Amino acid sequence: MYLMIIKFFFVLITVPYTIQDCGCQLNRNAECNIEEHSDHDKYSKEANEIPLDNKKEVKEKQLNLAFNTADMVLIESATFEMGTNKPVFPSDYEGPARNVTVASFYLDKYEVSNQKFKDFVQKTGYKTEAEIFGDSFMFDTFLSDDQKEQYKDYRAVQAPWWVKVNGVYWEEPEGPGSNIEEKLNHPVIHVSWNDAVKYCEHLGKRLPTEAEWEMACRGGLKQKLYPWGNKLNPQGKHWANIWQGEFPKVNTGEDGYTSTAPVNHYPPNKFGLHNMAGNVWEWTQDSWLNSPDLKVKKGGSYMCHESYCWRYRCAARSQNTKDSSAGNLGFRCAGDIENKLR
Ligand SMILES: *[C@@H]1O[C@H](CO)[C@@H](O)[C@H](O)[C@H]1NC(C)=O
Ligand SMILES: [Ca+2]
Ligand SMILES: [Ca+2]
Repeated sequence: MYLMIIKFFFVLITVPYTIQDCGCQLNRNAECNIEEHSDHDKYSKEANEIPLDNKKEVKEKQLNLAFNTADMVLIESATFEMGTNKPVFPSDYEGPARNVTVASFYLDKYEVSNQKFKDFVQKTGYKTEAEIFGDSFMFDTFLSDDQKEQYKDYRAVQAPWWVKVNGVYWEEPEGPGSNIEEKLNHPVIHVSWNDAVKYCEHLGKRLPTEAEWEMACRGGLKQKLYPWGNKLNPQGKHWANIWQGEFPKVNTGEDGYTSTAPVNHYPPNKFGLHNMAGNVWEWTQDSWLNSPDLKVKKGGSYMCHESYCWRYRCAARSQNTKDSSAGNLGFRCAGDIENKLR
């Protein structure tokens, strides 16, 4: 009991320091360990490359595995302009625009669904970190009245719509008693970076690097805001699952969904990829600056609104500690050509 109180006290104290201008950066028990780096450090080749050690580790783990390319697209090697010279959130280091060359790779067309994650768990008995820690972050409009009362003190101070709730994990995403029966085709949520890595490895895949992810998001378009162009709703249609209305009070769900949407909903981009922007944030392989415990996530989520967290742009980026999980954060896997099933 005392331990629990201490634990939540700790969360209340530490969370505000990890949130900068948005509730996008909730971290499990994270301390403020983002250091200031010189521009040279931030954009140096070293800072943007996967450390050799990691590469070797990933390769070794995949030695005996070949992945199936079903529901994946081949993205051909190219040089593209990564980042932007008009950053919306300069503190996220969205800039500057720079040319980056990416080798050919495969990427999942869809965010990993609940069904796929369920198949993985049934095969391996894998337990996610949210299950081991016993809690995960949930958005408060999805809490029952009882939960609202029970967890009224467990809110992140600067982002009070995030509540840390016990017993929340991928299969009971709204807490004990909830289920994913109607959401098997929705993205899996409440999965940490560590969980995502394990899932991809099981299939002979890996997480995409940030550069791969962003090149894929842009779908061959140069310096556009979104995977489909610069206009949010061309042809009067919704092209992604984000927030309509007034954040954080009213989500009108004009795009059809106030929470997650099926992973194949909304049109694909020119590369055939769905929901690169919006629906759920997606983990990438990369560390944030030089902090090995902080991992970059891309694409924004159904909780993003232009007024507050305009991060459903290809250049946008944010981070979480690699053991964090939340109700708007998922992933998709990439694969190296030499590891594909022949
Ligand atoms: C990237 O390369 C192209 C082609 O050489 C060039 O036109 C463009 O200005 C470069 N972009 C940046 C940001 O350096
Ligand atoms: Ca929506
Ligand atoms: Ca997404």
